[in-house]
Amino acid sequence: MWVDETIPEFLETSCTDSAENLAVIAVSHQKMSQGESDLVARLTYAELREQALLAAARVRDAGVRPGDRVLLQLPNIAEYLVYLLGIFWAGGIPVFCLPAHRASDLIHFAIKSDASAHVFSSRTTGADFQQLHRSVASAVQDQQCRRLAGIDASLPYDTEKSESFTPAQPVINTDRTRKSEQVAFLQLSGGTTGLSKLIPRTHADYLYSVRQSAKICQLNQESTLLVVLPASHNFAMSSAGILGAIYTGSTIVFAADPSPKTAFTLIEQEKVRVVQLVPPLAQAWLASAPKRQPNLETLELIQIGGAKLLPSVAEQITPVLHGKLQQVFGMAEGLVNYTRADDSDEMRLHTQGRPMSEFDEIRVVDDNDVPVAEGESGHLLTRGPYTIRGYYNEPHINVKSFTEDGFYRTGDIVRLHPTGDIEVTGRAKDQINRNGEKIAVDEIEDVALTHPHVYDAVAVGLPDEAVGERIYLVVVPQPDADFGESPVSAMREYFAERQVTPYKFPELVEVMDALPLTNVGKISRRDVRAAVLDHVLQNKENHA
Ligand code: J2J
Repeated sequence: MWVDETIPEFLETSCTDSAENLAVIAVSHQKMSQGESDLVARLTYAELREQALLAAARVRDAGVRPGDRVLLQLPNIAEYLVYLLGIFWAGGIPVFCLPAHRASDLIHFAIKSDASAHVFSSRTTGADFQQLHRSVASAVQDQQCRRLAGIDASLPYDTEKSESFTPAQPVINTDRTRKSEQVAFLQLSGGTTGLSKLIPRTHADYLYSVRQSAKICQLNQESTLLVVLPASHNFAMSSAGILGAIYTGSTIVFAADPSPKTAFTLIEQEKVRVVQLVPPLAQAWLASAPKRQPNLETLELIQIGGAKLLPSVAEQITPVLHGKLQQVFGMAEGLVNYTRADDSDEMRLHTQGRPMSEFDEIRVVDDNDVPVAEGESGHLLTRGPYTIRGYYNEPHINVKSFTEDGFYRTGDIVRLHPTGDIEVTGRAKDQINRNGEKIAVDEIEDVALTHPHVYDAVAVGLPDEAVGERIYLVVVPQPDADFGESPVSAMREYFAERQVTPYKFPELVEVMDALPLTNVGKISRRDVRAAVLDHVLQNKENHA
């Protein structure tokens, strides 16, 4: 159902309607900083509302005005939800960053979105976040002459000390313009060219997708959801995810880490019914369950998406993990497909489902945009009520990423079943899918190419059981270059120096005198990458 409603209004209605229900169970970084023994926060919707209003006041106090962009970079802790609501209620536009992001990405997001604040927690592991904030803020100051305020969510907001504290009320739509059709937040694209692009989603389009998703996933007030994927991921946020749980007034349980041990304990303790996984994580759970023998009786729905789930893995889900499998094939740009509860096993195991909305349009075409014959594989193009028509501030990329009549070129190769179900059969975009995290190969190559000893570089995704694909980098050295004993350490150190986000670091590095095919005349970069992957796979076979 399409409703003329903004996300702040939706949040206010949900928190008020479900006031007494338990909203979130999660580690709190604030409680830790006060040295309390109870590290786990359990907030009802009324309590969440109260804390979020304080966060909204703090966000405003930091200088954020309605319409300003705010980088939200928190792990799966109670403060994630508190600040998500707080930013919305301050009228801000969240930019959904990941805790893993480092300066190079954060600076790019801050500048692209012209952000005015950065919410982080200095208790997040993996980096010194105060320091990280300072280096991002100083780059933004240098390049844009703009102040990027820092808000450390692990520190309590001392309203007494603040001169500009004013209690906040949720932003209510008093304007006569259709606010619901305006941009609500910026989601991050998987990235096929360079650094991630920003995806502008509107209030009404996103809420429409959340309501449809909650209906298809059959969520209700009792559907306790375990969030193990990073909360900022589109899958975790909206399919039906965190916002679906808020919509139905059910409980969100945040896992502090994605290990099967932590997740299994939470499932048992909190009687979790719904969980969302990427295929590598599902495989880790499948491997761990027989050893740990957790009680997963309450688990009703196991949603798997973000990368292709092999039928051989899909078959094991229900027998081992108890819950019913739902495949989810979605994208932060919009379109989300689900297998349905009453689908045949055949469909649930072998396809990635069908669109959530009857208004989603699907085209499967060849390289010339001509529709392929029925049942053949081709490029998936899509247009629909909640799919974007363009990236944020990217006119050149938009010409390539969308057709003239507004269809989004997903970069996925699919085949349509007669039932309308979609099977993902390949990928036409130059991207590596590592643990469901999408990485543009040219971003990796671009960093490698700035290394003084590198003459040329090609990155490819090497199929891998544990993470889906690993980042394999082939470098052609400059004359007399020396990468020492371990080219991979040398390159990883260099990536760290350049403040690249660690999940984008090359994991295997090979030094080659020349790239295959480069002496064959006019050849596309994509052909070179394909030839490099062939070479790597053959070498692997020879070694096996
Ligand atoms: C194969 N490839 C898949 C699947 C995504 C729900 C679920 C996932 C995402 C997501 C999302 C796949 N089988 N089941 O936003 O709301 C690959 C495709 C797709 C890209 C999008 C959601 N599910 N993929 O993964 O924006 O290549 O969204 O185009 O991160 O992931 O990535 P992303």
